[in-house]
Amino acid sequence: MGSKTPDDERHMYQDRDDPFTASSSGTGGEQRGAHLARDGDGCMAGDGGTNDDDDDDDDDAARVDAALTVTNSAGSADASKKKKRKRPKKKKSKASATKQSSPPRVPLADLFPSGKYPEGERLSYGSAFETTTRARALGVRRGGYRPLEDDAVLDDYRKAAEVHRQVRRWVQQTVEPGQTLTAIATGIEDGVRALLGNPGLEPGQSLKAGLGFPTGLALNNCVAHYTPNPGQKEVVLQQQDVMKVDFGVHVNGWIVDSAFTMSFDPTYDDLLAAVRDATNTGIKNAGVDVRISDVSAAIQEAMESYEVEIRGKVFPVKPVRDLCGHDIKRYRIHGEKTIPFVKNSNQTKMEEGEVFAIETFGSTGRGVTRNGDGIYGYGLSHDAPAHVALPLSSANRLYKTIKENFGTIVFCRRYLDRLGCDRYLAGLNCLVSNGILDAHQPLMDVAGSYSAQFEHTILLRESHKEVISRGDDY
Ligand SMILES: [Co+2]
Repeated sequence: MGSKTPDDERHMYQDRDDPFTASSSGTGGEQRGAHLARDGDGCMAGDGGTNDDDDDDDDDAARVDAALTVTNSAGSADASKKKKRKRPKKKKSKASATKQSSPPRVPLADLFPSGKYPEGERLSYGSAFETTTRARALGVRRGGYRPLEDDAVLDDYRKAAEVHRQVRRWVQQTVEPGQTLTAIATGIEDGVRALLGNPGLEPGQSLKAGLGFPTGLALNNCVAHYTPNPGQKEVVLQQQDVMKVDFGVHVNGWIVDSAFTMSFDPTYDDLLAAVRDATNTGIKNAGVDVRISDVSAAIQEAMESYEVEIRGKVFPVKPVRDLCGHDIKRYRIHGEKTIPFVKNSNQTKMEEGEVFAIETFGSTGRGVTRNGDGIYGYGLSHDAPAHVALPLSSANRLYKTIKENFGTIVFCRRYLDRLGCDRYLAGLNCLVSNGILDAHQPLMDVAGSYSAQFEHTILLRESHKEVISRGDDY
């Protein structure tokens, strides 16, 4: 989930022109411009196995196949299995014989009965950091509990990441033009809940494991923060659309935030390549003791080395300058640190033990957003009280429901509907106007423009970075 540049830093990136005073007629897809999106993401590479007790030959193939096998057609399942088995079995990992279904409905606990899930991509901090590490080993080491070195926490993170990979793989294999955004969003959410083995319908259940925030499906010039709302006119995905798929999975409050972009026309390949490169550049440059300004500069340089030709016209790919990557706290998708995609003077350093969502957005438009119509999601504000006593009794009841089911996790109206809430709009608006809930609106670049997003969650561990959400797709 993208983070808005904080107000007190926004002057650093301001542009004198107002890109939004121009006419709103665009070159394509803009009539559906009320849709925002989040990030999405891809699948796990067959790699990941550091769980080396390989006690069953078939398990390797089964694990690699897990997210691929289509169970609604015996023929294609067999074909897929044969094809996969030809792969050299280099990676060792533990797996069960069970395969993931399509749509994904097999709980991860059945696929990984040991409770151990694939490790994320391991990246070194580089030689400068090794010196620091040695210094620490000599006695500078900080005391205290360090969650990222705790196996139980790592198991939670890795499980959340594996759920993300398996669900996004299904999205990448089955989503196509003609489907509604509601069907795509609920498909993702039903998949996540099924794989977590937690429907999240009883109070408190969703706080144990569930969606990390509202599923984002942002189209074209909608850069981020769009999710379909109940009762709104259905949006149907079109062949020309560029869709950012951004969803989160949490286990015990440890949130994996990862996003990818889908298009069905090769016209946009260079736009997607630019943003994927920018995000991977951010990941490569991130690390303990690294200044945020240095990560931003590297991201900007990567993104701006691309251009994209759309229907005969060439556009530079611009980093979106009022959105940022961000750190993630337990049960809090946006922590205090932000990582812009453009040059800045932020000397703040990344620190050991922190978790970052490294994401970038690139656009063929102005590279600045403004709020679109509607609301994407709601989240408790930082200073929300434990209880409220507002004049509107429905607001007080709703507040209790929100605290019980979401806590500080950002939610959307569809998540309230499935809990059986109804006629909650007045209560929601009351909580927003009293500063108890923050409301997030869709973020739009100019009409007719196209934007893309890629995002991974990384753990800054003691001795290396773990790109927890990395897959073989992105
Ligand atoms: Co994010």
